[in-house]
Amino acid sequence: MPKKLAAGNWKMNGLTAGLDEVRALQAAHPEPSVGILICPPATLLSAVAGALGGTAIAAGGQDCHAEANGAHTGDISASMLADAGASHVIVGHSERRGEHGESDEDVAAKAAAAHGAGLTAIICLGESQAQREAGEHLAVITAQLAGSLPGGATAANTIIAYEPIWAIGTGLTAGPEEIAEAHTALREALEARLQDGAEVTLLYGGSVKGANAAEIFAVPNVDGALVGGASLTSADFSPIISAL
Ligand code: G2H
Repeated sequence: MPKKLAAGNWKMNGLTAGLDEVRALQAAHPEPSVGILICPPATLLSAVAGALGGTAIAAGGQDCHAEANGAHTGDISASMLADAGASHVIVGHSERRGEHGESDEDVAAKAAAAHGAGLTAIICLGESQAQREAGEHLAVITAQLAGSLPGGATAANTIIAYEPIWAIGTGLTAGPEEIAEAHTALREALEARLQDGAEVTLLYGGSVKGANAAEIFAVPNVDGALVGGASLTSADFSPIISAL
């Protein structure tokens, strides 16, 4: 997949009718020059992967368990996602960290499980509004990166998504200077930690939409976006892809 990536995170949205949006997106981007990924709810993963089969658009999961199998009611393993047609999985989204108490250690274990199943892990991190106001945002996100990256992470199996919590689903978007500061710090940390850290895809996430995508994609070290609400329809997601 190209380094540049537009990834859609449908979160807990989407019924079978949503497959029409996937088909419309595929029709709008038959030969994309950038990577396109859709992460539907697990209930739709097989159907979405099937609808996209043979096209350049990939399908992914939104979370995975750190174990390969076992007595974990309601959970899904990375190998199950791969078996359903996923090539990627999001781990450590702030909604998982916040609603399910996931720590950096948990996220690293999930990312390692993803790698073990042959999936690319999209590791999410980002500071809260209080942490930003306290001037702690760079320390917070670089610590999250250090704690959430598993051994064996490379540019080929790992993507990082910077998603400031205060900009998620709120309509607030970080400004270009705020994004540049964070992505530069993350790039430097990746280069210090990984041999191929310069090649890791670095996504921005948080209220990305067609109207602000081009400005965000012009920021240095922004290789694409992780898009929530604006990825649910082809009409909203397509302009973001075209801006990349
Ligand atoms: C951030 C993003 C997708 P939204 O959570 O991960 O969602 O674009 O709706 O802010």
